[in-house]
Amino acid sequence: MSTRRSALITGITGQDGSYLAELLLEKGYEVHGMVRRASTEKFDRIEQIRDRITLHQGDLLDQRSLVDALRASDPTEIYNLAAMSFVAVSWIQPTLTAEFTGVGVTRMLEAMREVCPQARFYQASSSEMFGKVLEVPQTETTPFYPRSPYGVAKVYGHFITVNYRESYDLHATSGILFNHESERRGREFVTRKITWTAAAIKHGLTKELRLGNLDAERDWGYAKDYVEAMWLMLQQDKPEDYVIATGEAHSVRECCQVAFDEAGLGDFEQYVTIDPAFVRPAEVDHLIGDSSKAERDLGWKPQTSFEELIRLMTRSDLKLLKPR
Ligand code: NAP
Ligand code: G4F
Repeated sequence: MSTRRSALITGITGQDGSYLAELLLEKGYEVHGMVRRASTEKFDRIEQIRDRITLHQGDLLDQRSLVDALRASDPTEIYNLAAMSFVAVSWIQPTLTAEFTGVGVTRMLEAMREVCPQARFYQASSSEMFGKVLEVPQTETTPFYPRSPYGVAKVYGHFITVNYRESYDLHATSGILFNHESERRGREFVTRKITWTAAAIKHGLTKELRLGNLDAERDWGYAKDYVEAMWLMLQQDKPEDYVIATGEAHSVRECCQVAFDEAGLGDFEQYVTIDPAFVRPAEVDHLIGDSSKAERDLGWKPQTSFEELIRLMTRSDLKLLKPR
């Protein structure tokens, strides 16, 4: 006897959504994705699986569309990955960020309560909630001190997930994921900006890399490893929250060193200009996570080191930008 396994992924066109969709297809799931309308479709990350998934129009601002997407997909698992995810823009669009990244979570939970309260729900929480850190390393019990409108919105999304679990007995889990990157990372995020620009310099397409704070430190992992953790969380009988991290912190400066080395350019400093436009109004200086709870309960461990990650991203960009 087979049990139907079906997932709805919001944010399926994003970095994580595309890797998660591939993982769930491999596991035999019926995969549904929610996408929002744009005048030009941007489905590059899911092009390779487009004929194996079902897409539903929906927007986190529109309750009706969330209810309809859930009715049409009838999921056993819901992964809420959609959000305005770029921290720097959250100071430019603070209210919209609160609507998408914060209140959008309540809209999803309300839609789930109405349509499929027996489904399992994953909320994409973030290490950005730790902000000005109150403990090192950060765990599931470290208090939050967000430093951006994005971080504040994610704290709301996190606690509304916890609250709906406790109020309505939903299987709702919040994964507190530290930064994770890949060949599919948006080019506005610092790792991809660095690997892409190093590749562009190597191929003579540009001459300099403009950056903000080189001393910021992050706990960077590989997105492919991290989507596996999301799935594992929803396979637990009891919903709980988990930190997912590598346990190592590296600076933006180190990221430049590795990428420029992989591109065969030598000393990165001759190409980098500090541009105040990329310095944030309030910075998160240092993030490092302790994912021992995930290792214990889920058997999850990161598989890819920081250096491997930056080198594989750089190689991918060198190939992508190679003149034909
Ligand atoms: P991403 O690449 O920026 O993808 C975000 C996704 O959300 C896109 O598919 C986007 O659709 C969709 N979206 C944005 N606003 C929407 C709206 N109003 N209605 C419907 N869909 C909307 O982000 P990611 O890196 O994959 O991250 C996935 C989630 O994990 C996000 O919630 C992020 O905040 C969180 N997170 C990420 C990290 C990380 O390091 N990557 C760490 C912790 C938490 P379009 O394609 O139409 O723009
Ligand atoms: O790559 P970033 O933009 O990522 P950030 O702000 O850490 O946010 C990412 O990770 C969060 C998890 O902690 C996610 F929740 C969030 O959705 C997103 O995926 O910046 C990393 C660091 C910052 O300290 C920033 O100030 O790099 C520093 N930085 C220095 N120069 C820069 C630049 N960041 C960007 N984006 N661009 C620069 O030129």
